[in-house]
Amino acid sequence: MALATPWGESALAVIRCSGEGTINLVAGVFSRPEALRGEENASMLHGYITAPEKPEKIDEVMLAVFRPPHGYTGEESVEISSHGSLPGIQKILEVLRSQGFRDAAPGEFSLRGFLNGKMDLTRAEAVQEIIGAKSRRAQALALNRLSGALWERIEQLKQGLTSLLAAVEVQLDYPEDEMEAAPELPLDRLHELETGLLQLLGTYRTGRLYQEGVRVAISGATNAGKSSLFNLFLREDRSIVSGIHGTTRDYIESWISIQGVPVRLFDTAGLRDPEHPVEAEGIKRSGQVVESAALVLYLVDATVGLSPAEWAEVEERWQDPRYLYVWNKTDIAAEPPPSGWIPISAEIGNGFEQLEAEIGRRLLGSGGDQGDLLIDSPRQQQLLERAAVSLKEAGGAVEAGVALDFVAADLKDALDALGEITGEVTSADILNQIFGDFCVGK
Ligand SMILES: Nc1nc2c(ncn2[C@@H]2O[C@H](COP(=O)(O)OP(=O)(O)O)[C@@H](O)[C@H]2O)c(=O)[nH]1
Ligand SMILES: [Mg+2]
Repeated sequence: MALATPWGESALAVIRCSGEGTINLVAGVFSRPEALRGEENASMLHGYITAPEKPEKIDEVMLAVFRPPHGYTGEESVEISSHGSLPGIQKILEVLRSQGFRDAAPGEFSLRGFLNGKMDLTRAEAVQEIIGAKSRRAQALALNRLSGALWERIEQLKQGLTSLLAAVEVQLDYPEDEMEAAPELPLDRLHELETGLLQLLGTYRTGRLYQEGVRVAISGATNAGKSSLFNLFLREDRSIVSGIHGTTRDYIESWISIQGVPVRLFDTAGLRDPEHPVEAEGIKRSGQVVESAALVLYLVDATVGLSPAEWAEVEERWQDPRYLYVWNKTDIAAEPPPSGWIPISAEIGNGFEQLEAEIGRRLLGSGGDQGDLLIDSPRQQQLLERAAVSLKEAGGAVEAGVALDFVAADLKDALDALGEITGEVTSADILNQIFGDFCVGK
């Protein structure tokens, strides 16, 4: 049993109870016990949670009832939707405990779902990835994995490997002198499988980018328009904009989405000779933010331009792919942008879409066209890597004319690695590691 919604005041709260005997135990604290005991799978029941054996009402609720093998866990389960009142939730949990329920461990419902065959590991991991997704694109990619797209792809690869292994094993079963023809090894099929594995592995960097997001910092002199640009990205008047130099003294951050990539955007203190120790500290901290950013938007006020010293700095950094140069205030500037700079007006929004597109190109590279099946879990990446290495070794062994036993062993290892991805081959340690990172109630 666990609260599946956040611990806080809310319109509704959901408490999930699962395991054999659940319906009977909940019936002991429900105003309509007989109705609950007779309730069909996937149906809803209205009533009150009460004190055990007493008519005292604790809260008005709706119960969602699931019977095996249905529902998220595949076990008998009841989801209680109550009002999102903290004292109310606390009291419901208390009476459930008194009925004999214990608090669920993080991810325990998902683990049970996995053990009961409701989902494989790629889908279980996708559940947590959906919850943690920071952009709509990241959430859609995780949903695609939850729908079984990754599982299907892995199964396909496994089938290919299995039939390859069968072809090798058939030849192992017959001593050479009984074979009619020389051993035949479908090298082209092996290479095809290797290509398939490498293609999937190649999506990892982009998949990770969508799931984890990146840090992007806006940097430049005071009054360049950094805070204006920051607000434009947020579509909200978040950072103070003013004509007074040195207005932003601390850095300000917010999560946004650029071309589907979750971006932690930082507005920083403008660069100049500080007039105050607090400003100096702000500039120092902003410097650290810029250092740790994956991408820096270097903003210049086009009506002012750059000093020769600043030009020298820009030129020195020109090849650095971490920097993007942005020419701001083009609505009032007479000077056209220097070549390679992106012209915008943070005040009226001119050039903003081009800037977003360029940021997307920088962050995603060619990864933006990899379709909708991406992997983002380091665990999956490592196992795919292991499978790819084994397959490569199998290919090398075939080419070198090494005994077929070795080829078979390599193919088996690749198959095991793929089996670990879906959870067909797995250990308690691995399961604890995966599900232990889940939220309580999931
Ligand atoms: N005309 C015009 N003014 C701008 C533009 N961007 C910023 N400003 C003005 O420039 C001043 C400094 O802007 P701010 O965003 O606070 O710059 P910061 O110091 O770099 O954060 C403010 O008065 C803004 O209204 C722009 O694109 N066009
Ligand atoms: Mg500012």
